[in-house]
Parts: sequence; structure tokens; C-alpha cells
Amino acid sequence: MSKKVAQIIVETLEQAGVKNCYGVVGDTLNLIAHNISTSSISWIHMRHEEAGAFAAQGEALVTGRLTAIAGSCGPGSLHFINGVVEANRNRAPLIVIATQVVRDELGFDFPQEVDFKAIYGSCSVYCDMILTPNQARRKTVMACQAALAKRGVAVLIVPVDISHSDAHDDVPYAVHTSDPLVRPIDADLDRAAAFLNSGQKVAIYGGSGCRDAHDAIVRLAGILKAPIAHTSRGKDALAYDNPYNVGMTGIIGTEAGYQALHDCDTLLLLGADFAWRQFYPKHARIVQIDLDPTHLGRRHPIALGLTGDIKATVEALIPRVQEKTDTHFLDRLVKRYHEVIASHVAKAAPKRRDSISGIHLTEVIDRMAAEDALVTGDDGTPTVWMHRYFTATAQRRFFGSLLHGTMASAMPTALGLQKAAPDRQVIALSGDGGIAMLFGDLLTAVQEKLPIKIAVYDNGKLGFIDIEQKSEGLLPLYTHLHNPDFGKVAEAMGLWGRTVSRADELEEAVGSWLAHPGPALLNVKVESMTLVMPPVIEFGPAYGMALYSARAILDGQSQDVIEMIQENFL
Ligand SMILES: Cc1ncc(C[n+]2csc(CCOP(=O)(O)OP(=O)(O)O)c2C)c(N)n1
Ligand SMILES: [Mg+2]
Repeated sequence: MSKKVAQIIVETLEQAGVKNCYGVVGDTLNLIAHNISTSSISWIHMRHEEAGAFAAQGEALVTGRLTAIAGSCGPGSLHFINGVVEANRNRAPLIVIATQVVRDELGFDFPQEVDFKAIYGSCSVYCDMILTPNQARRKTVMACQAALAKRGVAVLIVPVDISHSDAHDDVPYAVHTSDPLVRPIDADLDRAAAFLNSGQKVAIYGGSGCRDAHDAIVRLAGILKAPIAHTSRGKDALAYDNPYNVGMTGIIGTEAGYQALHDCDTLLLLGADFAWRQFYPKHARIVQIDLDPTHLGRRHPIALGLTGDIKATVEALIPRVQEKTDTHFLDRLVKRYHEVIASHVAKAAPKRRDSISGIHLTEVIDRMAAEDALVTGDDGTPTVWMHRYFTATAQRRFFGSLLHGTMASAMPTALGLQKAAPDRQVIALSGDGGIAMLFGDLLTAVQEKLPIKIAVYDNGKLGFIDIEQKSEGLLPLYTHLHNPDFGKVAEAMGLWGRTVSRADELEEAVGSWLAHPGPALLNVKVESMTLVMPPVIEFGPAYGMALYSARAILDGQSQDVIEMIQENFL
């Protein structure tokens, strides 16, 4: 039996569970798009391919199912690149259909010819071209299977003459996946338990690998009287319903999370691959458990490393550990955590000033958001405030670009989350720099009827970089943003749009924004001098800030220094 390759590709995507394909049509992609239109897969018509890749990763992360993006040859499929790097690092199962010019012209610098294998080879779990029509089903299966099994992005390069060809299609290649249960052997569990039993001050540090292991980890912490710190990516897995939570360490963490790692004598590292080595304890013995054995000991030397699924391994550890009675270490850090968060939020409260701090905005949205909201944050201050001040619940999930650290992911990722979860509230916390980068895809929210809620933290600058430069002792350079009224622009684009700058209007505005049935953008003029205060002020950044202040005063910018002091220290 023979079929067009375009049809074989689409059928295989359906069989692999793809429900939505995000992209922009054109030339080499047209026949595949036509086959999608007659399949069970929906086409989501984006304005920029990069936004399509972010949206697809949102869907893939929240559902765990394979999600597709497809682009025309050359620039069309090239535009996905930043979202593909982001998705691959976040382990989102994505398949990219990168269409290509005809095979006869490949290698001759043909118009729109791009060597996708060279470009996507370094940021994918699979990257290959269909070389003959008869390879079509097998290679599409291999690509889908790699994305699902290895949890990442598979790139399938499809020359246009191949998708138009007939192929013999009588061998039933199909996608097969399974979820094995991985657990260390008993002797290794006994060794891990011996470390934990002999520790006086045990702390747990959990990352994104702790998903679904919440109850087991909280039980273990109760037995060990261990504070639980988490990475930013571990927030939704660990921070809710957790009396032992002490927040995050790292530059965006708080003092309590920092001290838990710094002061413990035994650290149990669970599904965490936190990269910043200076925040690991200098003298404690570290027991690390991770499903990926290549993560063991790669950030910091460890005493023992075990490979295993976190839930299964922690459950197997529990009967092996002895109950501790001394709660001093735990109590001190939990108390400190609550004090620190309360003092940050109180300092940012409007009664102290008439403008709106980004911290206060976050706290108000947190209070008014749904129990099961899906929240995305742009790289920059929105992601810091989201991770520090948003309250975790059992159903809420948080998405930030923590590994790749890209700007502009919040709004487009929200589009894909909303497509995958039409009945849930989806909130994007965007920077004014971030939203402007992929602004055109606000039109996708309107056209595709995706009722996402976007809050723009309009501080008139690339705030995070402004802080970075100051902490290096520099006067901020090239960080200023001359913005339009984003609320009015959003309205003109067909969204609900509004701008607020007065603190006494904020709660009512947030209420109306969240209650609006369609896509809605609330632009909030936030204070421009709020610093991201690290958990401990080290000599370097403190000296940098002092140097910046001195330079700013000498340069006639003393008002900026006064505002910085008012917004952060008074
Ligand atoms: C694509 C990209 N370009 C540049 C950067 C460097 N960068 C990180 S945060 C940031 C500023 C973000 O500004 P904005 O979105 O306004 O957020 P703010 O920090 O002001 O709240 C920049 C330029 C980046 N991470 N990603
Ligand atoms: Mg900004």
C-alpha cells in the first residue's frame, strides 16, 4: 500500500499521542499542514515560531504528552531555536517538524537552505533527516519515541520532495514507551540510612525530580527532624502543605534556605542538580539520590550517590531510618523562613509608600489567584518574585526559565498551558522587557481564544540587569525602556487591557483582570529600584552597591540612590 509521506508523518504523530501542533505555515510545510487539518491534531496558528516552541513546551510540561511544532524551511524552522533549547533543557517531550528544501538542491546554498542538523544537533535528544520516502514512518517513530523516552526535543528534518512522495507503508512500526521503576539495591539503601542516622543536623534539599514524592519526603523529614529546602524548579513539588519547608537557597533564595544547606552536617540531596556550587555546604556529608546517574556528584563532591526514582527510594529508606528527637535545627530555620518572607512582604506593602512594588503586586495576585492556577514567570524580577512570594498549593504549578534563563517565555508558555488546560486559570508574570520581545503572540491569545491572564511588571527598564550592573559598582547602562501604555496596546489588539500605577487601585484591578472571561493584560507600573536581595549580602555585591551609590551621587543621580534606599531598606 502506498501513501504520501506527509500523511504517514501525521498519522505517526497521532499514534504517538500528539494533540496539538504549533507553528506558522509556508512553502515546504504546506502539504503536512493540510494533512494535519484532516487529522485529529489541532493546528495552533502562531505569529512567531519561537513563541510556538514555548507554547508547545508549556503543553508538554503540564500534560507529559508529546507535543508538536512545525515550521517552513530556512527561517521558519530556524525561528524555533531559542524555545527548543529551553524545552530540551526543561525535559519537555517535543517533536519539531523542520521542513527542508528539495534534496537535489541540498549542499548548494539554495535559497532558504539551512543545515538544521548542525543547528539542532546540540540541543535535542534526536535530530535526523528523512532521507528516502520509505524511511518516513520508521524515522518519525524513532523521533517520537526519543522525545518521550529521553524527555526532550526530537527534530525531524523533512525535505519537501520527500513529503510529496509516495512511500510503501506496510510495516507496522509504532511508538512504544514504558515507565520503569528504578530503585537502589538494599545494601545501598542501608548505607544511605547509616549516614542519615548518624547525622546531628540533617537537611533535605529537593529539586524537580521530587515531583510526586511530596508525601514520602515530608514523612522522612518528620522522622529526621530535617528542614526541607528546594530548588526553584522543585517549588511545586515540595513547598505546599509542608511544615518543614524553608524555601530556596541560591541568589534568589532566602536566608533560611541558605542556612539549611550551610549549617547542616548531613545533606540529603533529592532529584536536585542545583548548579551554583558556592551554595553547597563546605563540610557536611552529602548523600545524593537522582534518577539520572550522570547527576551524581557533578556539582559538588558527595559521600554517597544512589540512582533511583525519588518517591520509590525515599519510601524504601523510611523503614531504615531512626526517629530523631532534637528539633532545634529544624525549628530555628522554619521560624526564620516565616520571619523573612513576612518581613519582605510587609516592607513592600503600600502603606509604607504610594507606589506599587513588584513584590506587593505578586503578593496580591497570589492572594487572588485560583488554588490550581498555572503560573509562568519571565526571566528577570518576575521569576524571582514568583518563586519567593507565590504560595504553593497541591495543584498550582510554576514555570520559569531556570535552566536556560531566557527572557520572554512567560506569555507564550502560558498560551500552551491554556490550550492544554482550558478550564484552569493561567497567569503569566511578564517583564516589560520580556513581553515586548514576543509581543505579537498576544494576537494568538485573541485569535485562538486562549483566555490567559498577563501581568506586566512595568518598571521601565531591564531591571534585573540594572541590579547586576549596580552590584558590579557600575552605573546602569542600556537598561532603560521607553514603553507604550501596554494596557492600551493590548486593548487595541483585542484583549482586555488596563494600566494601573496607584496602590489603592490594585486589588480591584487584579480582581477584574482575573475575572475577565477572555485574554486580559494588566500593566502595572511597578517601582523601578527594588533590588533582588540575596540571602546573605556578600562583600563583593555590597561593595559594588556602595561603589554604584558613590558614582551615582557624583554623576548627579542622587535621587536614584535615595529611591533605592527607600524601596529596599526603609
Ligand atoms: C533572550 C534574552 N536576552 C537577554 C537576557 C539577559 N537578561 C536577563 S534578565 C534581563 C532583563 C529583563 O527585563 P524585564 O523583562 O523588563 O524584567 P525585569 O527584570 O525588569 O523585571 C535581561 C536583559 C536573557 N536572559 N535572555
Ligand atoms: Mg523590566
